[in-house]
Amino acid sequence: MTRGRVRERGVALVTTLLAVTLLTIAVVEFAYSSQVDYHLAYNALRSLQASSLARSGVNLAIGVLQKDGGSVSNIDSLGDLWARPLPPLPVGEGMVLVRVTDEQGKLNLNALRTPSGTIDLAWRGVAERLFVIRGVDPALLEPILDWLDTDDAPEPHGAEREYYSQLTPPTAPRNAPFMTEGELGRVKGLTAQVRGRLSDVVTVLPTSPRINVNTAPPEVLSALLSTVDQKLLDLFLTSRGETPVRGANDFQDRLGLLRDSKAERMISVRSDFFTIVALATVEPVSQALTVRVKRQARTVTLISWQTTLPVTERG
Ligand SMILES: [Ca+2]
Ligand SMILES: [Ca+2]
Repeated sequence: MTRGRVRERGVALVTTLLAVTLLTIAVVEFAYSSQVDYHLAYNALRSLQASSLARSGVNLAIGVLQKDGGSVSNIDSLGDLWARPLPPLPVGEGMVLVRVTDEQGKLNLNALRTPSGTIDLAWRGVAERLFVIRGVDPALLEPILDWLDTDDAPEPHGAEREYYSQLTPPTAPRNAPFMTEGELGRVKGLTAQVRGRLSDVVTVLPTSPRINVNTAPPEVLSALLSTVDQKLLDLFLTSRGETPVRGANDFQDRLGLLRDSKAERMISVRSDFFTIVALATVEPVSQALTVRVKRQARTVTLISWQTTLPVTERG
């Protein structure tokens, strides 16, 4: 074999090797991208299934609230069907967990403002006690009051237009009731940590400032009643699920309180506002849907809803 031929063969071998390598890379790349496409399509399908399942969970809760709204008792308590914690419901390849919370068991921060735009001192007292119970500085109530009241004069620890106009970017207090809970994050001093401490005891509702004493957490009741015998309160808390309060007088009698017509305007035994949380999982995707509803008799109206992004546990 001549030297020329050897060189030619060498070149051919290198070319072949190069071609094989490139082909291998292409095949691996194709297999990888097919796999990625498959995973993406698979997860997208699972997300869709989880999202539908979460909506079904919300619809289920709405159905339960509608049925309860049509009942003759006209009382909402922790013994009601909507309040009972259901185990996760298996549906097809997925699972959905539904929880209904009564928003009227919480302190409605919008109640701090009277319809004329001034501050309601009785509700302010309740809020101050609740803040102390939850380890939150009650001075933080002052920027909330300023956010709500119509004037531009700040409370001693509060904040009005002048403070908010100097922020980057500049904002302004609403000087009106809160529209959403998210708005609380715009108030001076209401950090995520503070809001976290209060999240299960305060709320923001358009109307109905009365607190449902059949569903209110113990701390909300303690804040509502400036003087209460703790033993009677504990007894009441154990009994109210089976024997709900029928009205303000019944409540005051059961807690050994003097009948007080002023306190009666703060108390309710039924609820118009609820939050439904549905957590759906279709492995490997989870999706949560949070919906605030208003119920009047059997009519349930959606006020707001929030979807958390699908969470993929693997893949
Ligand atoms: Ca103001
Ligand atoms: Ca003010």
